[in-house]
Amino acid sequence: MSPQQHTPDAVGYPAEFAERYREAGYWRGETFGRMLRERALDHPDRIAIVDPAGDPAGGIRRWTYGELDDRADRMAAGFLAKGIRKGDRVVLQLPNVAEFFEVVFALFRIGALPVFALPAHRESEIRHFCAFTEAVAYVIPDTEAGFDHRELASKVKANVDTLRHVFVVGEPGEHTALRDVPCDPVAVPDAPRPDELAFLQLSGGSTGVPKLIPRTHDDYIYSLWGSNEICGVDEHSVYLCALPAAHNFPLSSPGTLGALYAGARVVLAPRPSPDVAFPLIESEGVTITGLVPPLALVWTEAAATTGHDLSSLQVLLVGGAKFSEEAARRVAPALGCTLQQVFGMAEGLVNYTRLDDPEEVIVTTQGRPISPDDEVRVVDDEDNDLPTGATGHLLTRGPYTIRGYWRAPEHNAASFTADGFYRTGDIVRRTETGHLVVEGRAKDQINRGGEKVAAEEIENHILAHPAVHDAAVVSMPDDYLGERTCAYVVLRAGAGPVKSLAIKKFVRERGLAAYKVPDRVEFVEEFPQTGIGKVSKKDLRAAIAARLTAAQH
Ligand code: OOB
Repeated sequence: MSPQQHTPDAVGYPAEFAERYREAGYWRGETFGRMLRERALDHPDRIAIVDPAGDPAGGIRRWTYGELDDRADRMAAGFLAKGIRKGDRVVLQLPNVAEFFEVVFALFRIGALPVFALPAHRESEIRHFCAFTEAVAYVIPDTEAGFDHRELASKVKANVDTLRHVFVVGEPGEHTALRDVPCDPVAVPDAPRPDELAFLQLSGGSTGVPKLIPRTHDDYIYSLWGSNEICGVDEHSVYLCALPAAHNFPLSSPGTLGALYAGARVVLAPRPSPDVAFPLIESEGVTITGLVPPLALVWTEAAATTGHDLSSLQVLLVGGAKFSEEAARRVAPALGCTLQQVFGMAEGLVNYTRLDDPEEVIVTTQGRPISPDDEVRVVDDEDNDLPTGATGHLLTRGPYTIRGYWRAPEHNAASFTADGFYRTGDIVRRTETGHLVVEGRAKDQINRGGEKVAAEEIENHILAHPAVHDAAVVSMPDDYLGERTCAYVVLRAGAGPVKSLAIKKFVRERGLAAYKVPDRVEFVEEFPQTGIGKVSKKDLRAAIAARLTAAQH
């Protein structure tokens, strides 16, 4: 097998590491395209995808492995006929519908790279993804949650030269209907190798614009089967995809792709609320699902009064943001299943509590890494290793953690050590058993119940307001989401009075995902400063937290 290649776009794994990961059996030399073919040959009639949102006639759609494989082949041929080639980028923004998998596996098969946008993203984010990746195509629903994606697509297409195709699930308007793309299967020229890129995932980010995460077939597939072993996913499992399918957590931990790898069944929930998810758990016999902490709280409460039979549910994964110990304790009794905490990141490293860990470990830690070859360091501000039990920065390197962001050499110099450890930006403590406890965050990001908001990105948008002199976005504590965003604003001298609502509206109208609009805006004369004259976000966080506490009393 050829050594992992560095390309101008992506930093590969050094040859000696790639060799080690293959010899250890982590990298099995599989690709997503072949993986689906093998499952379809082994068990063509087994159900792969259940989509209750249904076909236009309103019925539940159930695709077998044979049908998914065939559809992926036909869609791949259609994409090739449209001129989409290996290595091309395709921005994908689909909700939890069966077509998500038809498109993704078609792209995997021809080696074109899906770029996984979230349904909540709007013009600002989509335009950046399309322009930065020089995407040739953009795949959307017609409308979703009252929003017309076709109009957004028209605006983006007018601004991004490389974007030749917009494929629409549903009514296409001026674009192309996805249902018209498939054609008779063809032999795929130059199918991707296992060590080549499979897709670009989004980073939660802490910089002005989100960075892109290049993942290979080899490394991602290892994270899938490694997760399956730890979470007990096998061919009898039924995985409910309740979170947005494109996010790394429901995609791979063990997620929809883990379930498909195992030959299990994937059930797509159009929304994660109990009124939608509980009936699906009952009717489809769901055995495992994953939620962010705020939703886990909602489910725990709703379970007390639900008339639905949730007894098939064996495992609830909770991650994406810190799950409080008190909330964690309530999960197993309320839902009658095992809680598994998961602390992962789209860049790679994923930690799970184990199904047979003692309850204290399950409720007080965020788990330990998937792989014996996940190297985890906890260091001080000068990168010196700290003893077990001490709190510090988490650095990691391993068989499914990237060595660099896509086309981002300057960021890479800051985000990775010289010897390839990823600086996660998380502050953790490691216990005697090797489990990690997330204690905080060094990166300039707000974790809004699992949805990540990069402070700098929002600050840049606020700074575009003509009355604004300076802006600093920080987290504020919130009982439900864990954190919300608070924007501190200094107005220009002589600027008339500005209402906080006007700032929020201004940000929203710049075309940002709704979850990034500041929850609160505070106007101040000047920002507190650190010893060397930088804005002290620590002081701003403390100030808003104190105000919130005072307001409660
Ligand atoms: C997952 O992935 P991302 O890329 O959206 O966000 C990663 C970041 C981590 O660096 C950490 O700051 C935070 O999200 N995080 C947690 C956490 N899980 C993620 N912080 C505290 N406790 C947890 N359990 O969020 C993600 C990817 C795969 C699986 C699960 C989550």
